Amino acid sequence: MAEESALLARLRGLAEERGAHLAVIDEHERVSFRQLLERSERIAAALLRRGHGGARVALLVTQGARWVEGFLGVLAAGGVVVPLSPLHPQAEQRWFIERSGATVALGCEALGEPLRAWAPVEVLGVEALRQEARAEQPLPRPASGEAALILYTSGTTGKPKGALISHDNLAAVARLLGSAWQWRPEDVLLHALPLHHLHGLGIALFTALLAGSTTVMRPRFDAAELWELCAEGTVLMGVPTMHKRLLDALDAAPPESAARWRRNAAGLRLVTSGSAALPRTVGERWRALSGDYPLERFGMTEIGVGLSNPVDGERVAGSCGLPLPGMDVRLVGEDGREVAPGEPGEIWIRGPGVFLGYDGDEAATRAAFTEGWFRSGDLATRDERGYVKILGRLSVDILKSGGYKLSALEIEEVLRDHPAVADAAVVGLPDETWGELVVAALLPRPGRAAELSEEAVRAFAKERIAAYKVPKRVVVLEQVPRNPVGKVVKPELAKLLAARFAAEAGAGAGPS
Ligand code: MLC
Ligand code: AMP
Repeated sequence: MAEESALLARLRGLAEERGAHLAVIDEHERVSFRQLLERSERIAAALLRRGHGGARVALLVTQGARWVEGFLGVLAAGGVVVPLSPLHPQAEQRWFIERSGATVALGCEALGEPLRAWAPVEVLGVEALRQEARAEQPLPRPASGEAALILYTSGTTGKPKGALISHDNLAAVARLLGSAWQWRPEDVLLHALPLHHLHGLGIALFTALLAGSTTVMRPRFDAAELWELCAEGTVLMGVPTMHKRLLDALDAAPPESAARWRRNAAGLRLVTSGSAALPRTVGERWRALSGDYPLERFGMTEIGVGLSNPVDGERVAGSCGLPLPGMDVRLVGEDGREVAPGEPGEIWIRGPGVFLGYDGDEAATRAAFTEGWFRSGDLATRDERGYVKILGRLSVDILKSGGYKLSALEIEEVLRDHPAVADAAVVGLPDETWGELVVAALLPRPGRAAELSEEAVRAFAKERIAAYKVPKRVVVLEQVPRNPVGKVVKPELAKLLAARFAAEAGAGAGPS
């Protein structure tokens, strides 16, 4: 018989061993491990009663205890969660529901009502389900290897791909980081990351939960609020943009708040950064504040987490550290062989965090692996001691903005749907705040350039894709650099656009 989900078994164990310990604190309530288990089992029983056992369930709930209860409830009913985000417009949410084959949705009071108005599936309310009396009905015991959730991740195709992540994958990330980062029940995680991505969901929330620690969760990131919350926390996880925002807020704060926030920073046990490269300037500002350089690590939707700097040993600035025990990492050159230290190679990974495959896309799954190794698409070097440094992505069409992975191709497809656009090319330009700034170059249809103001194009895109994917700058050009077969040469386009913005900034700064 297949082994039972270690994740659910661990949560039952925690509810028994230290049931009164707080699992999640949000703006409204403080929920213990016992309550979390009871409520999630009630949700599971309610789903089963309605015939949704084993179903794919779209989850659109404000981040907080109810989100966690809903998520665990679906798992306990043997189902698969499709986390949705209120940051996505209706068109995108509909696509996720339809594409995943979700047959029911779980909403909360705030987000469920608007969803009910258009969703192609029944929408149940998490608040009602978690209170329903649970008849003594046995719950299924999903196996460890079964899919627990689908995370949609942008790639080198137009539409995002659904990564199938198993109970085991989540448990493995939690186990690896629980041990490497020395998690203990007294830890309190400060959580303001989005839960529709692996960082917030797997690396942050589930690591803390399965370590039996407390998570203080907020629905969105707010620098001042997070600084105040640091008084209650021991671990802070963020993407580089969040760290920069926190430090900028500290610099701009009135002296009394700044002094309090500095004290709060000094009280943190661990500050981590990931999802994108941490600029050294940001890392050094944290070091000056807390005494430690933030712990940088490398993860990915498809692999969980692979590399990490140590908690106690040397944290190398600009490096993601060493392979975590149990995760095999190789750097592979174009000839398919492992490269020597100092030489660039693609990161290939295998281990218990590696996902099950892309949902309903066997060809893409097959293409992503070579002899059992997942090819990350990230280029890196390794020093003599094994510390890995990320150099960038192999594909120019994968961008990272504020920690979100974006597909230039997906954004271009949306822009090409605009009636005045003949063609579109999207590139990322280096940016201090976002890491990469998404910029669109548009070729207009004859006589229609006037319809393509930045404002109009951004408004058009926002109805179709999340605001964080919408280009920050839109430029209308008569032509773009192309190679002899007509393909846009993106590095050249990026240079051209950067020069144009620099010239504009220079002209703006100079005497009029
Ligand atoms: C928000 N905006 C962004 C953006 N986030 N634009 C580009 N890139 C982003 N990341 C848009 C908003 O929609 C808004 O658009 C405008 O920018 C200003 O928004 P804001 O209020 O300043 O932003 P905020 O809501 O505070 O969001 C910033 C942020 C957020 C850093 C908190 O981006 C964030 O939560 N990032 C984390 C992403 C993440 O978790 N990635 C993990 C992937 S998993 P407008 O048009 O309305 O003005 C992974 C694996 C691993 O990578 O290793 O971790
Ligand atoms: P995602 O597909 O959204 O999970 O993003 C995973 C990608 O984020 C990786 O393939 C890397 O490109 C990037 N990434 C994650 N952590 C880091 C890091 N510490 N430094 C640089 N890039 C990172």
